Amino acid sequence: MKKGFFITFEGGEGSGKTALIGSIKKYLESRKLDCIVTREPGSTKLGEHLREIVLQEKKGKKISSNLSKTLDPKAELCLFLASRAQHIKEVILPSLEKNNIVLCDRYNDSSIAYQGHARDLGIDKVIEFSSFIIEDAIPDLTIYLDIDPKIGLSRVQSKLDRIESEKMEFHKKIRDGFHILAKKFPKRIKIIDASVSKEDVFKEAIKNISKLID
Ligand code: Z5A
Repeated sequence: MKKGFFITFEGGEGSGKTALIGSIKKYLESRKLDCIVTREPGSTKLGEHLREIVLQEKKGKKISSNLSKTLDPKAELCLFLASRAQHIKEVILPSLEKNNIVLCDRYNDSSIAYQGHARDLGIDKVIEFSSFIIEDAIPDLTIYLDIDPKIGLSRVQSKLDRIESEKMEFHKKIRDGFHILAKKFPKRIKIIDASVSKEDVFKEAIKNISKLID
């Protein structure tokens, strides 16, 4: 039975999710609240293997293959969903049952924005298909860090992986996809402007998290 809170963080490349999650973890711990940080793809043995395949990176180093050109979008979606199924079972649900606050760097909305919208599989199709995997493991709150992809990519320029290396048009579609989702699920998804300072992004995120947990 779920007792904790499930909070996910979404955004385009370089939107600042990882930095923000680190600050939120410190803040929650200073309030003596138990929390765990986890991420997708990854966080289980299977998930970390799949992450190497789908991002074509091992320990930060590029793997050389022609997968960028050959990986079918449906196959790509299935790899992310396989990682998610294992992640839910091994990490997310057990942590929520122990009353933890789960801070998750990317989750199902990424599949919908990236594979559903940017890769053209269809937003509603991916929502329907992925619902079989996630069942009731639905976030209590999703913080979406909104940023112009030009600014986001300029923050991570030195280490672009297989997906980050896509054309600007692709990154614009990801942003559109997240905006469509935020309109579809306004109670769950909160949009935060990620172009401002880290401190201001943090303050805005804490306002939303406090409404949930306090
Ligand atoms: N993907 C998918 O297609 N489908 C799925 O279902 C899932 C994922 C789950 C995962 O890559 C990739 O998989 C991702 C989506 C796809 N696409 N790509 N590529 P990842 O986990 O390796 O990367 P990421 O999630 O995209 O993270 P990132 O690009 O490394 O960025 P970030 O975590 O959002 O940002 P950061 O590391 O916190 O910050 C980046 C830099 O900006 C860093 O130097 C910070 O100090 C700086 N920063 C952060 N905030 C600010 C502010 N406010 N001002 C200035 N500078 C800042």
